[in-house]
Amino acid sequence: MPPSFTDIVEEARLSARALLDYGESLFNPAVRLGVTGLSRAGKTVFITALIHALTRGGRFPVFEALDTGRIARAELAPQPDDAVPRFDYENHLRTMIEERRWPNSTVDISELRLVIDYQRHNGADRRLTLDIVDYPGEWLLDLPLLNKSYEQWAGESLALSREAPRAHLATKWHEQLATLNPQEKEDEQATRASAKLFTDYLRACRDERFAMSLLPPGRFLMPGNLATSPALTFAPLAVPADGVAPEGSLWAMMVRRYEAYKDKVVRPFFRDHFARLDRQIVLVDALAAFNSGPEALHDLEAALAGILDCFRIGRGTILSSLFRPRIDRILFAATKADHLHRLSHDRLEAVLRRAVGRAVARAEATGTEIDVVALAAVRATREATVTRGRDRLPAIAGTPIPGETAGDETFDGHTEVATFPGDLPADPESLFDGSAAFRGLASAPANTSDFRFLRFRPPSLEHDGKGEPSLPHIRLDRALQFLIGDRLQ
Ligand SMILES: Nc1nc2c(ncn2[C@@H]2O[C@H](COP(=O)(O)OP(=O)(O)O)[C@@H](O)[C@H]2O)c(=O)[nH]1
Ligand SMILES: [Mg+2]
Repeated sequence: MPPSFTDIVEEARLSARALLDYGESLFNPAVRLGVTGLSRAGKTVFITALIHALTRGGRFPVFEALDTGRIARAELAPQPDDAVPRFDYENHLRTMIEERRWPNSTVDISELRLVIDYQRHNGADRRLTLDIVDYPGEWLLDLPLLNKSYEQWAGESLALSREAPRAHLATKWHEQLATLNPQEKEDEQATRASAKLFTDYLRACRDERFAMSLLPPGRFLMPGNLATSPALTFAPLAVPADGVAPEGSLWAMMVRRYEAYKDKVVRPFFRDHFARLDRQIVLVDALAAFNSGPEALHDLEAALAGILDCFRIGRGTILSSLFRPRIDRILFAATKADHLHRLSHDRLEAVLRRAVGRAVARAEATGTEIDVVALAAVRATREATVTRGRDRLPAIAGTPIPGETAGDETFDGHTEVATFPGDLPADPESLFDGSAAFRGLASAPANTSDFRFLRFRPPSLEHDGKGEPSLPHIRLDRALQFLIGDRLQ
């Protein structure tokens, strides 16, 4: 398909922006790091820990520039983009360190600038500006919509909603859908009702017991500042993929709003934020998928493939040399690895590697470097051993969040417990093909499911006299080395 007029205008605008950014970076070396992941994946905690690591230091043996003392100073600088909220670092940090609570969840994009003064290997003093952009992964899953007509999107969404285990979550929406005739006159009330039931269905899929990840349009769940606007008030109808909507019909109204969603929501995000990133980390809560079951794991795999496809959008089109995303390194990180014993960290990494495997092969052909890590940005547990009869099992110990339960016990938020969270299999394939007995909460009650991860409070920290204590982590240094290590040579 030849590029449409809007595409050309859009690309011209993007190119101008890219040139401007590029010119600036010649004088002031800068990296724009995107941090994304679905809601609750651990973005806020990760960014807080990253900034704390750079500004305060700590034990980061694999992050060479910090470990060898070549980073002289890292400081927060005023946030450069006036229209984007500032990442609330100080508050998030205080909540974790002083209150031992996790930061409140965030639903919008935010940004923070860090200026790093360092010494090059050859001794010269240099400065690197690091812009960190925190944005919901749900928004990223919208990018493929740019290449889809309403009819295609509606068809795919309906087909997905008829598969197990989603189908029964969609019952109410399907009932309402059956009463709609796409050819009839447009109807605001019916559209709003339909959009609401469709959104309820998407939300139900996000419920912890299903943890499903593949749910565009992303703003239906993460509206940012757009809740209830007409561009977010539409839903799939049962219409033929190659059909044309009659003028004035309900169908035509849905098409119009779907297109508005693309123009007013998806494209600006792509242009103003996504297309300007240099590096990207995608945080993945793989443990939530284990908690839930094999369907959630497959869903996660599909969502990750979708995300990787986004990084290739624009590549290979005629006009795309300046328009394409310029991201040259992507790190996929399984977060919250502190819920597993050290012996399982490599296995968690292997599972993630398997989940992104096919998509990675395609992306790497375009020259993007991709890596995978299992990490805990803030480590809430320590290792322990529990004895069961004659067996000594590798366990983890921590303080469960008040209200967490195990068996009949409800925790008060003060008692520390040791738990055996379950072992990941040595061969990740067995999780995907279902050969490993693997029951998640979606199909089994909590006490018989194979994995059960308690949520712990942030760690209690020892003050070592140097002011603020450093935050313990797992492999955060490896992530930093991959993401910015080469820019601090
Ligand atoms: N134990 C542990 N829990 C974490 C870690 N990172 C995130 N979490 C948990 O995951 C929740 C969501 O994290 P958050 O950073 O707010 O996710 P976001 O929605 O992606 O920004 C937190 O409230 C914590 O309960 C970690 O490194 N270790
Ligand atoms: Mg957040």
